[in-house]
Amino acid sequence: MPRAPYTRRMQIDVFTLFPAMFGAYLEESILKRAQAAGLLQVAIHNIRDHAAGKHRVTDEPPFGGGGGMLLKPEPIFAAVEAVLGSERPPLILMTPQGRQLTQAVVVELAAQPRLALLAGRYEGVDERVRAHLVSDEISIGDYVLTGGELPALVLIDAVARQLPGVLGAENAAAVDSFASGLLEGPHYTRPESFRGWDVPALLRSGHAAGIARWRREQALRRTWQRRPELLLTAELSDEERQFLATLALESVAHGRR
Ligand code: 21W
Repeated sequence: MPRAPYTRRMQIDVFTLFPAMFGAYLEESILKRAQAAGLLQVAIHNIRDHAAGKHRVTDEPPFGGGGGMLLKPEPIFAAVEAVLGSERPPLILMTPQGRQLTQAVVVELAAQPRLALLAGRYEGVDERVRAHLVSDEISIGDYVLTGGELPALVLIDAVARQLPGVLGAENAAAVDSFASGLLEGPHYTRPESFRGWDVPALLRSGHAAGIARWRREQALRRTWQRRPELLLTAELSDEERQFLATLALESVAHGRR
């Protein structure tokens, strides 16, 4: 499929010991379509293909003891140098010690024409990879996974949907809840009545201005209840600040906070 002339292409190289983990996710739905349209190009590279010797060893126990295994530096350097050559796109190590992936980081990364991701395994990578090869380190949150492959897919997914043309106009990234700085309110689809639970009448009224105000109020209400700290940085109109003041008064009236 040819890509539209106003779009750009992003190229992502992934270095991993488990290349088969990536196929199922990258070959379905939106990411599949983005690649077919030439908007996104993802290449998965097996670090093991660049390991030396009959046994192609990629990991070793740590000097000083402590158990577990670390990824050796030579196969990683060899893989990165063979694939990236003289080009030096940002090389991001997926690691629990990295800066946390947020939507702001996603937007920053989506501006690059090319990225390279290194998925760690076992107890991590030899420090010389960090110090002399990698340019950035990213975590996806404070929980412990078995490796950096899912984090790499998370990053690819989040970055890809920021690229022009990847999402349809219907759900463009600009209208995301995180783009507005608020959580989204409730959504409803058919049927109008399900087990006696009805869709709010206003949403079926065709009253566009009323619906828009209701949605914004629901978003504010949900953000106030669940993520009040987001309200400190959200861009709010005077009318929205007024509505928040009424929510605060409701809370006081009900003896909360
Ligand atoms: C988990 C690697 C824990 C290393 C000393 C002795 C990449 C990840 C990962 C993993 C440790 C990300 C230890 C959120 C994640 C990842 C695998 C620490 C334990 N230290 N974002 N034993 N969460 N995880 N080693 O787990 O590679 S991004």
